[in-house]
Amino acid sequence: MSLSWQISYGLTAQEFMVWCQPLIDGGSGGCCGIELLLRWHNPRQGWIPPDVFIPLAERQNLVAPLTRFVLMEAVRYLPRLPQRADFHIAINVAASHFHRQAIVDDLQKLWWPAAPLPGLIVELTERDALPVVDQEVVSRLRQLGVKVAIDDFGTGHSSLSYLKTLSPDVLKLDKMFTAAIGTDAINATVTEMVISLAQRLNIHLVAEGVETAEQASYLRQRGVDTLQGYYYARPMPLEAFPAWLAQHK
Ligand code: G
Ligand code: G
Ligand code: MN
Ligand code: NA
Repeated sequence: MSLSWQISYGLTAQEFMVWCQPLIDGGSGGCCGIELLLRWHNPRQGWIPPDVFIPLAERQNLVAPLTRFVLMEAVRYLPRLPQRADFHIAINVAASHFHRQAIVDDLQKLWWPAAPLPGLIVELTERDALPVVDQEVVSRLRQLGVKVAIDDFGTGHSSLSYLKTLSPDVLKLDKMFTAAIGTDAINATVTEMVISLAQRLNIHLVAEGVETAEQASYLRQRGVDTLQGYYYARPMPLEAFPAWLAQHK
């Protein structure tokens, strides 16, 4: 069985799961949202990492069904999530899903009917097709109250030109630059520059891959809005999140 066939099969056989990782407010240290992350376990091969199946799904037009599954699971879990307007749910959306407004149509069908809703952040994760993301769809999402984030900011997949073409609300500093804090002078300089860039352009900045107390205090001292990483919490099943939240501070 080819892996792309297995993805379709896995969707119908309910082999996919939605996990989440908490987002931490840099000011208060409280949890201000979660990023949803797909996980796949099947009895034939065991755990298959998203780095393997997402690029394949993108090529085989299977990424939109996977994202719809993430949205449906999120909606199913809404009653167990904080019902505050400042609590945000971030989902990863591939650039191909922006084609012909498909993502807007899917949100229209699956997300907005579920009110009351937390804030929604769409993280643009496309590895190669960000340049073709339809700016009109991005503006449409923004009109509908969705925040648009550029994921893995600072890496080869994302470029400074997107600051203008996509006018993102949020930048997610790639974990490579968080890892550089205190260890790698060149990348740490990029970290500093992205922090001041986001502040000067008034774009919300999320630092990914925060693993140590040193990184966390460095980023918080410099006013980084949101932190995410193993230092605070590893990705966990959505089922485990309410208990984690209850014991976080
Ligand atoms: O969760 P993890 O660090 O293993 O994710 C690895 C990669 O898979 C990350 O780049 C992440 O953006 C991507 N990914 C995880 N879940 C999803 C998803 O639901 N949709 C898309 N498009 N990418 C995802
Ligand atoms: O590309 P994206 O940001 O969507 O994916 C986030 C990925 O980073 C997830 O696969 C998640 O498991 C992983 N991740 C989350 N926190 C940390 C961390 O602190 N360190 C490392 N190395 N990876 C992390
Ligand atoms: Mn992401
Ligand atoms: Na990322």
